[in-house]
Amino acid sequence: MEKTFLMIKPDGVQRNLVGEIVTRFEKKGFQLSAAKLMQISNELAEEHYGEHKDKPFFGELVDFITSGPVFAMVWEGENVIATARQMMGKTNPQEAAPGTIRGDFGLTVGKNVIHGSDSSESAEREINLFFNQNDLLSFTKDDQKWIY
Ligand code: RTP
Ligand code: MG
Repeated sequence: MEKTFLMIKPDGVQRNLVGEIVTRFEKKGFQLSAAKLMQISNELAEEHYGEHKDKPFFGELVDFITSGPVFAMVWEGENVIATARQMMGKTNPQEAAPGTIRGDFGLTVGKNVIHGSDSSESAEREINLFFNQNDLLSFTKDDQKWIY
């Protein structure tokens, strides 16, 4: 099954949006494979955002993503990479549609609440940057069994 790397950025953690955001992906039908609250080092931030190293905002981006804890996650499900990007909304929250995470909770491009892998290559690279293979769990859910 397809997997993607999603990360609630420091602004999302500070604003108590972890539960709300996890709920959106759960309700959609995707399944969590791994998650951790963590502080990103400068080295990891520069590696993760390596594609932007020549952009004028790179320094700001690295400073921001290392400024406080993030909530790193791996989610799995059919077409999860593209669907999660749709659920996040456009990079600039001012252009993100209402109903999307950035459209509902963000105001500026620098603090846009969530990161999501943009392709299968990025997803594989980012999952391996943040998690070990044995952190990833695949399991069947059976609600009834946990009620009765
Ligand atoms: P992300 O990688 O964080 O999921 O965001 P994205 O794919 O939607 O956007 P991307 O082009 O990869 O940009 C990475 C992050 O850099 C910040 N940014 N700032 N000041 C600016 O013009 C500017 N442009 C991009 C954003 O926080 C964006 O999420
Ligand atoms: Mg990106």
